Amino acid sequence: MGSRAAASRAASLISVLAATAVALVGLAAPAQAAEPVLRDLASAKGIYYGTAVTGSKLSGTYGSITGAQFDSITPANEMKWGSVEPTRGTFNWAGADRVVDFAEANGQQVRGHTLVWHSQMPNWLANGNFSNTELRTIMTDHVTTEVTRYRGRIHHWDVVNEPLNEDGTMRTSKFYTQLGESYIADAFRAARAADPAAKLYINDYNTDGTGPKSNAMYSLVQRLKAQGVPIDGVGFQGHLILGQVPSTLRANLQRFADLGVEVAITELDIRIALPASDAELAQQKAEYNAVTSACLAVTRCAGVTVWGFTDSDSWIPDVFPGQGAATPYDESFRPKPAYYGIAEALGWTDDGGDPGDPGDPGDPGPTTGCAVSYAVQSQWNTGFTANVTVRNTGSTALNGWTLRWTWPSGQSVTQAWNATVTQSGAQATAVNAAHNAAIPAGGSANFGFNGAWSGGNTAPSAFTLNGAACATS
Ligand code: 9MR
Repeated sequence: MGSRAAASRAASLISVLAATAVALVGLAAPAQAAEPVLRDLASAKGIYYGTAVTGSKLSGTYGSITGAQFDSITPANEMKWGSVEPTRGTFNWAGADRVVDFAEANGQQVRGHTLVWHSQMPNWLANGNFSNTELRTIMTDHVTTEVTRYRGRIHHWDVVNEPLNEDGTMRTSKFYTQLGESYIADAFRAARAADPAAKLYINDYNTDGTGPKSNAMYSLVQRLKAQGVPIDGVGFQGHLILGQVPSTLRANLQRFADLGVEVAITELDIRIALPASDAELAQQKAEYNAVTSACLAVTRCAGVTVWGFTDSDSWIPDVFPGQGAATPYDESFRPKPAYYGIAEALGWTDDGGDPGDPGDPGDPGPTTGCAVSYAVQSQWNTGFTANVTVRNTGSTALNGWTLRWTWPSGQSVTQAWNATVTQSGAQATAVNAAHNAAIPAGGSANFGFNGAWSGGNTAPSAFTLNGAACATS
C-alpha cells in the first residue's frame, strides 16, 4: 500500500539518532532508552504518527520531543490564510517556513493545513466585497501560490477544511455562498496543478463516526470522485470527548477507504472535565489506544496526528473552559497514560524491567500528592498577612486546584490574591486563579491573603488539596 510504504521510509534511523540526542543531554524523560518511540513504532506498522505544532516553540524540550517522537508535523496555525497573507498580496512565510525547515531537519513529513477554510481568513478577504469571478480567482491564486511555495515538501494538504454543517448541509462560508459547491473542485484542481506529488485531503470534525455529517461527507466525496476531482484523502479531525469515542469509527473510516481514498485521523485529542482523575486518565489511555487501533485496522489509513502533543500546547482549555488534559503528554512534558496507550496500539510492550515507568503494566500508576507551606509574614493587633505555597508532589499535572483548611483559633480571611478564598465557619477554601490553575508535577503555586485574628493566631495544621491530605512543611 503506497502511503504506508512511503511512511516507512528512512525516518527510523533519524529518529533513533534524535532520541539518543535527547537522552544524552537529558532533556526529557520520554526519550530514555526504555521508553517507546512513537514514530518508529508507527513506521514499523506502515503509518505515520504526527502532531500539530506551534512553530515558535520548536526548541528546547518541546522541540526535542517533537523531533524524537513524531514523523509528521502539522503547523497548527502558520499555514492558514490569515497567517500567510494578512494583507492582500503581501505574504509572510516565516512561520510556515520554520515548521517545514524543522520537519526536514528531523526527517519528518509535513501535513499542510489548511488552504480554504471559513475561519482564520485575513480581514481583507473576510470583509471584502468581491464579485463571484474575482473571489474564485482570489481563492485559486491563493491555493496556487501557497502550494507552489512548498512544492515537493508537503505530504498531505488539507485543501478544504470544514465544509459541512452538523446536519450535513453545506456550511455557508463565503466561498460556498458565492461560488456554490464548485469552489471545492476548483481548490483541489489548483492544488493538484501546483504540486502533483502532494496527497490532497478534505478535512472535517464530527465526521469520525457514522451520522448525518459523516454521511454528507461520504456523499460529497462520491460526487467529487464522480466529477474526476483530484481528491486523495479524507481527514477525520478526531476532536473527541472522554467516553464518547464513536463506536463506529473503524467502520466509518473503512467505508470512506472503500471509495478509493486515503483516510487519516488529523487532529486527535480527547478532552476531560478538569481536574482529570487517575481513572479518567486510564480511560483516556484506552481511548487513544482505540483510535490508533482503528487507523491500523484500515489499510488505507495513512496515519494519526494529535492536535498538540502536550497539554501545555492544546487549544481545548481556551475554547472549552473547565476541560483539558486532552493530549498524550502533561504540561511538564511527562508522558501520560494516553502516550502508552498509543504505543501499545502500535505494538509496544513493556520490557518488564522498568516497573517505575508510568503506564507500564504492573506499575503503580500515576501518583498524587501535595505539600503545603504556610507562613505568616506579618501580624498586627487584629490582622495578619499570610503566604501559602502548594506543591504538587505527585507524578501528574494538576489542572485546577482547591485547597482547604480549618482555622484552629477563630481566624478569618478578609482579602486574598492569586486565589479566591472563601470561608464557611472555621473552614477556609482557596480556589486557584486562572493563571496558576495548572501545577505541573513537581511544580508549585502560590497565593496570599490578609486575615483577622483575636486571642490567638495558631497556624492550621492540616490541608487538603482537591480532597486529598497534604504534607505540611
Ligand atoms: O489549534 C488551533 C488554534 O491554535 C487556533 O486558535 C484555532 C483557531 O480556530 O484553530 C486551531 O486549530 C483548529 C484547526 O485549524 C481546524 N480544526 C479545529 C482546530 C481547533 O480549533
